[in-house]
Amino acid sequence: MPSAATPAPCYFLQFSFYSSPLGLPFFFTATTIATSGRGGLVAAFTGRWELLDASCIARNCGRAVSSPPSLLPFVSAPRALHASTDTTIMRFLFNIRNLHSPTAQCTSKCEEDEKKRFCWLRFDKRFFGSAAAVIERNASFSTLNSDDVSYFKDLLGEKSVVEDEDVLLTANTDWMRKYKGSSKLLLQPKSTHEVSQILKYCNSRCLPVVPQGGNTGLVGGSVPVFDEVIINIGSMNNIISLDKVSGILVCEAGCILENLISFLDNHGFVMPLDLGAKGSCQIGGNVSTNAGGLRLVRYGSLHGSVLGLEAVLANGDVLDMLGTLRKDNTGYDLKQLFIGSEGSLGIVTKVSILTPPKLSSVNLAFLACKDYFSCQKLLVEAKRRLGDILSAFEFLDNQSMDLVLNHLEGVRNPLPSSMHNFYVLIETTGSDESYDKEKLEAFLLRAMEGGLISDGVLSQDINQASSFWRIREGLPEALMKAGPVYKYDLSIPVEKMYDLVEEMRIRLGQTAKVVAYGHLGDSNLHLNISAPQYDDKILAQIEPYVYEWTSKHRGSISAEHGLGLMKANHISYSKSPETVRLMGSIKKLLDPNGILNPYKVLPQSLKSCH
Ligand code: FAD
Ligand code: 2HG
Ligand code: ZN
Repeated sequence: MPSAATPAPCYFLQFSFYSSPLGLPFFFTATTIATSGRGGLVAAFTGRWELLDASCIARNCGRAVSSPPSLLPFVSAPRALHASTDTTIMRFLFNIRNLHSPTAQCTSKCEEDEKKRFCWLRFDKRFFGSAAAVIERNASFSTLNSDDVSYFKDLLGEKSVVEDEDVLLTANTDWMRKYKGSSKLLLQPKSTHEVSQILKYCNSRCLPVVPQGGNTGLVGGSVPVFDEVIINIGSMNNIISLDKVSGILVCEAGCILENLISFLDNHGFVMPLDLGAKGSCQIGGNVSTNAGGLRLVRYGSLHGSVLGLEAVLANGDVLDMLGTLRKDNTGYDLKQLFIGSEGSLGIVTKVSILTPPKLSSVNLAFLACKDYFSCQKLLVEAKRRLGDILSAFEFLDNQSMDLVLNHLEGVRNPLPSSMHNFYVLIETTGSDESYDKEKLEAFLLRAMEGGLISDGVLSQDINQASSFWRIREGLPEALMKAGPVYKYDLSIPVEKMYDLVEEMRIRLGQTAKVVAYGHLGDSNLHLNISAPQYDDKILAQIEPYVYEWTSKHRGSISAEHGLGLMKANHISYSKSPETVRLMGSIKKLLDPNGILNPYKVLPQSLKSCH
């Protein structure tokens, strides 16, 4: 039996991690080691954790990027780990005083010097603030090697194969800075052929990949979980054609939404999709998330306006479904599978989309309502009385307004006389300036007389209109500036929607701020819980309650953002077991090795690779 006095082979310690009931993200115990079958009970031993960054892990060099200042008792290690959720490997420098009956020999990952032992611990499990679950790296995936990198350089050219640490850090981190992967490689293909060759190669090597667009997704879908290769098609950003008779636009999937909006505007058309992230998100990302946005109430979902797609499957096959027809009933409409599949079935490389003509008269009203019931009634009235010209119906509560005023520069409340409980934006878009304005004014007057609106203002020009929109569109940014946030994007019947918000306020008390806004016109609530820190106790107050509540009211736990990593394991709250099983079969058929955006969308139990 070895002891500290008897230098022994170094030991491979196998740890298991738990979600901690004590509020720590992980904890592990000596017993864990005992039950791991790798060693006996570890008695007193002290050591120091060193957190290693991704690049030094790659070089196996052992440079510590941060290390807790003192020797930590074993049980303190989880705290160090907590601080490094983006670090997948740590090194534990330890002095063994009493390690009983170790049975496992060291692996090549262990090193020794005279007095200390280093044991490389590879954390193939990750904890995520909003998932409360530990995710295991799929062990059958390969790890990137220098031959792979050389292959990609030959294929794409040096410039499109990015290993730069700063660029990788950005690509590994999501918009909220909540999800972080540790990919070592970002590929930037310039053509469908290159995408096809990349996927063919990755599939043959069982190398996992993450398709990435503008990286504005809000569910952790656009960044790697571990070391997946990132494929960003932002360089594929050509507009291919615009049919000025039908309004059908064909473009590459890397086009930034705002660029398409401007292009169409110059040609007398409008994009049937608009959202706050338009300056960064790509049409391929929009299609892959089936993004909803601010005008869905008018133009419907992308399932209706996308007429065709080109997509590359995991094995490199290119599916040409790039039709430009309004009507085409020849067999199954396969493109629909890719709309909203979040990069789990293929990489979208081209899109054809029906764009409506631009109409000259746009009006925007910023209104205040005393209670949620009035907002609801106002919506019913707006749909009935504004009908064809209604193009947006958005709401925010006063906590949302506070947040925007406190965190965004230059924003002011257009209705400052007193704080109101709710605010509503109603936009109309039509072709007859005076008729549309009259119609809207008559509607507003009636609503005011009926007590549905307590105050309101109509935008006088385009600048004022954009300052109104800034309040609503700036909310995700304001929340991010406020600190950690738990985001829920729910479809709930309008009449029930705000009950959940009030219940959450009661549940959470002073612990966190509950902020609610969303696309009321589409029954889509954005429930945001802004907390002082990510905390298991807060999370336990929110989940699974929010999901159960939504499911009980026959809503959806993802109205428009998708499931990504955050909700992959919660799909069953909104879909039946048979449906989830069929989704699993479709995934297996199109991506048998499971290399496309692993750990996302579908539950972990359905993972694959041989
Ligand atoms: P990414 O974030 O890069 O990726 C999103 C998902 O799509 C990932 O799973 C990724 O793997 C996959 N993907 C990306 N490109 C491709 C491709 N070419 N082929 C296959 N898969 C791909 N969403 C709404 O629905 N409505 C809103 O109103 C809205 N407003 C937002 C406002 C702000 C300020 C922010 C930050 C986000 C908002 N979002 C909204 C969320 C987000 O912008 C959308 O989901 C958007 O469609 C994502 O596009 P992206 O190009 O950034 O995709
Ligand atoms: C929006 O509508 C986006 O602004 C983001 O979908 C929602 O911040 C959110 O929760
Ligand atoms: Zn939204």
